[in-house]
Amino acid sequence: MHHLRTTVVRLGPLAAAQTAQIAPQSQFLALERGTRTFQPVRSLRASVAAEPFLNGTSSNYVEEMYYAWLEDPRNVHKSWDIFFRNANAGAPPGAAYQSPPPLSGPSDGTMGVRALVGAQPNVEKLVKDHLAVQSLIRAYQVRGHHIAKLDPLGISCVDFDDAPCTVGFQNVGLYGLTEGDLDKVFRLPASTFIGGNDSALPLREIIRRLEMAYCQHIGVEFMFINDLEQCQWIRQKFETPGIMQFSLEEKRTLLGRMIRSTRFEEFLQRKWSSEKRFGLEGCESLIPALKTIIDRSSQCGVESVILGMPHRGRLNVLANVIRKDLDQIFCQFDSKLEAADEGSGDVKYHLGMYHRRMNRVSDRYITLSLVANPSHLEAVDPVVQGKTKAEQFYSGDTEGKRVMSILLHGDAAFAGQGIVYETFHLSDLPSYTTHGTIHVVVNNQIGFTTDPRMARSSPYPTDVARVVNAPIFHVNADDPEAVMFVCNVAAEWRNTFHKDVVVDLVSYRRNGHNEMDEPMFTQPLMYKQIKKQKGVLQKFVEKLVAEGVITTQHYEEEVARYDKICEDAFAHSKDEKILHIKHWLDSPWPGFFTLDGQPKTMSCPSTGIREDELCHIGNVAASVPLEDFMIHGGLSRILKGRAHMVSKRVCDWALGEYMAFGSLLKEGIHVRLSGQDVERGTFSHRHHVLHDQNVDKRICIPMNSISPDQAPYTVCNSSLSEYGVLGFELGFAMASPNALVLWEAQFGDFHNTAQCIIDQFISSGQAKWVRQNGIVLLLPHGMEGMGPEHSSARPERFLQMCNDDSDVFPKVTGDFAVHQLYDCNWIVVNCSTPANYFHVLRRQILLPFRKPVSDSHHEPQLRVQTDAVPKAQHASLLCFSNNSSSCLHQSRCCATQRPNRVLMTCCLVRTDLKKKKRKHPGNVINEIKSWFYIMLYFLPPGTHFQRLIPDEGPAAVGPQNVKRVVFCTGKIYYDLIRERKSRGLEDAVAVVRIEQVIGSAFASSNQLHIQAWINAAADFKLCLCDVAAVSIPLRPGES
Ligand SMILES: Cc1ncc(C[n+]2csc(CCOP(=O)(O)OP(=O)(O)O)c2C)c(N)n1
Repeated sequence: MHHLRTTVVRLGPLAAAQTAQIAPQSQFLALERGTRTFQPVRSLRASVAAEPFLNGTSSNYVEEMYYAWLEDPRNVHKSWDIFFRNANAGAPPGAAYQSPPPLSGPSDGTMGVRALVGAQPNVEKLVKDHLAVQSLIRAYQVRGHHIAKLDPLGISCVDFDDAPCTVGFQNVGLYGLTEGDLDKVFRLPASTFIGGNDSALPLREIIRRLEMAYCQHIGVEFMFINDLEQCQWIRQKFETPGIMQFSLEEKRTLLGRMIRSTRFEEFLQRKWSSEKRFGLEGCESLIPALKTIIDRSSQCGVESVILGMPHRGRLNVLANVIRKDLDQIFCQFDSKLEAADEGSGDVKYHLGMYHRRMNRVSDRYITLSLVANPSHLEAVDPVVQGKTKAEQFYSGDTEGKRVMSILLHGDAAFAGQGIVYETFHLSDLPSYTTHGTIHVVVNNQIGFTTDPRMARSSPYPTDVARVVNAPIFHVNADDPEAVMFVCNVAAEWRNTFHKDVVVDLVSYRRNGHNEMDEPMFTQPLMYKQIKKQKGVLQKFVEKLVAEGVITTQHYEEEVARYDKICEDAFAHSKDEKILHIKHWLDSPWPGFFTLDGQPKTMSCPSTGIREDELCHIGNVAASVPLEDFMIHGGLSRILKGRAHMVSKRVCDWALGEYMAFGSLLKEGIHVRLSGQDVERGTFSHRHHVLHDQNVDKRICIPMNSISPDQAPYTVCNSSLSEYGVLGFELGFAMASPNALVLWEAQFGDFHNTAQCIIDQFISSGQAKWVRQNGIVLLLPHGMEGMGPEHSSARPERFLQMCNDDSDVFPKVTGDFAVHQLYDCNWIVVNCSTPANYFHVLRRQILLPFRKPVSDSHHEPQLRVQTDAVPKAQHASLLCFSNNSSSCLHQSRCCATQRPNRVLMTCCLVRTDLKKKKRKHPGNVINEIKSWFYIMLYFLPPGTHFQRLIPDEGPAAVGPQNVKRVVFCTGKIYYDLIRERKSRGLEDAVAVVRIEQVIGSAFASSNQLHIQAWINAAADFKLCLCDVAAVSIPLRPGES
């Protein structure tokens, strides 16, 4: 019964002669401002249109009326009675309906009926048969891909055992139809396009056409999509009879691409038979697939395509899609090639590439970039998305019409790596969408040595894409024409709906995982089959020759032509003795460096700004620039507090941040802050987005009202993903050096779920790929009220991954501080004051190069209990000791001989003041504030970020009295000085704050009084370090 409810009821079978005429097929019309309407393709002749109530929306109602009428004609209105009688009598479409009799006139309501009523066919059966046919059509649309011939090897990996096939001639019985119905003509519902110009077809032809559309070399998965318009669009693309036809020129272009793809791998195999190259053999149609997507997208107006891909076929993509010079690729196989610049090599499978060229099909320029990626499969996905978003943003491409991304995947990685899912979930979020990504899966039905049945629990490797309603086009990669067809559709889909789409190239892997691997160890039968398998190029050539599209001679000439191109390039490649990794950049920053890629200066100007600017930005931060905008009462108090601070010329953490952002925006620097709940701030301190208390979704971002010609400010709450979102922001920061891009972990320790991005890209990206990035990681942490989970942002991990060499004492020159930053792989800071936080943010942009920075500050230094010792406090602490035996990393740093080294090499260790048994005096909570004057731009040298803040109390006045020096970082400083005060040791103990934990110590410790303190205190044991816990003896003699 249920299936009866899904379609329009017609009450009589239709003869072919009765079919309605079809209007010329209309198209989806893209209206201005991006709205789209779907014009129904089928418009029935007036006679049929006379029964407009017989449509999909009213089918339930009609059905109910019909059954009620069957029970008793008096159950329905007279007009329905007449209609059903007429239909029952075999009235043709449009003739069964008669206007209801006038209320006044005498009538028995059956005036016209008599004329129509004749034979009485079994109406119920006819209704059921039509509904059955519609169910069958729908079954093909839903499940046709189950029986499509997708696997070139014919050993399909897709297991539908639990969902037996419900389509095909042999299964019509499942729908209550019989063989006898096959030649009956059925009207086609509006939800199919198989009719072409016919609105009714015999069942046999209906099935044949459905098999053509859904069960050949293309399997379309789309019926899970919620949007009717999108479903109709796809049906039209695949069902319209004869739609998959190509011109001779298109076929020859396709052949040329297949030749390039295939002969490239063969050339490499001939020249370097024992080198790994992760060849494409078995999925050579990837190259025409990508080229088709790019051609079609370029025709639709796309000017820049950003690609991300793994190892498989990467060289081929570089050569034949991006069009990197072949000699540049071939020379990578020369083991004697020397690097001319920094960078660790690894070009073949990981380095990126950027190239602008003319697209011959569209006759338009297009820029192609392949983003450098680590070995970690799929990790590059969000990075590509971020870079794409940034390029869209900077070029004003708000709808993704000019910049797009293509992501390539392996089948095992696509199904297995969670980052794929995290990246999909960014695809429709306003601040993260790239308006549709085309995903291409090189589905060679194996992951290294693992079979799909062991690698995933879903039938297809692509099921993850269903969560975002992306259509999935499976295609047999041994049919290049089918591949080209779906790639065209994919590009058009993206251009029409600006949503993700997946092309699943079902293929095989002719060799092992790499060319050195023996696949017969683990997949013997599969590989026996593969050995028998004719190459796709050979099959395609045979087909084209048979069709008369080309001659064998033409083919052979084309092959010889390309082979010569390869040979010539190979000869040239021998002249390449030096590898310039900077030629393999995916994101050049024109004008930012000198022509040979160096920073233009090695100095950093003052990061301070004028007082009036501080006041102005502070006042904006305290204001609500929109009229009639009702904010929450609690927020009003916060804003008043900000205004008060400005009047007193002080700022707290949030205001310091505001001033850094605001001043950069004013200078034309785009600022983008992203992360979970960053708009308000996890600690309810930021409030960069104000919400009208009376109007839903009405918001106000005062930061965008700082000055009329300011750069735009983006602040966006992200999805609950660290790996995906950090990767995205890294990619965003990659696109331009003139933006401050920040990612904030909700709590610092959560960065460990993004560890892959931190390890593989941020810490090592420059060393591997000569690519700089100025991303900022904000890692607030603390323990107040939150328990031990968030007590540490794990700064030790950042220290562990820094490239500092403890055995190298750098030359201290005038620009030493900047050089030191330039030389390190990243900067780790732990700011203890709002002013220093302000300076370090501004410095990110004012430095003449870009370097990632992580700030593992205490929970925005908001709630520092300046009068209280917390019950249990774990915090980062870096201790200096002259007792080398107690020092961490004794082998690396001999504190007695080279005390400064301790700073550079010690891990951050933790202190546990719980043992001190201090009484918790209650909720005495003060915020740390900074004076404006340390944020001001005076005459040079102005104010700067303080890498190290020396003790400014009595210890500074009388260094000779100092008995102990404590180096610390972060919030524990406030605990230490409070303790020192309570013990009356302000003369004897100097507390030095290390604000910049990497890239700080050498120069700083030579400054000020630190050396004097160290000298004075040298006779004392200063503190003992232990990895597990650190006790800080504050009295001489304590151990
Ligand atoms: C995150 C990650 N885990 C493990 C590996 C090791 N590895 C390299 S290739 C590979 C198999 C990949 O299979 P698939 O995604 O199907 O791509 P194919 O090699 O078949 O093209 C594995 C497990 C890796 N590179 N990255």
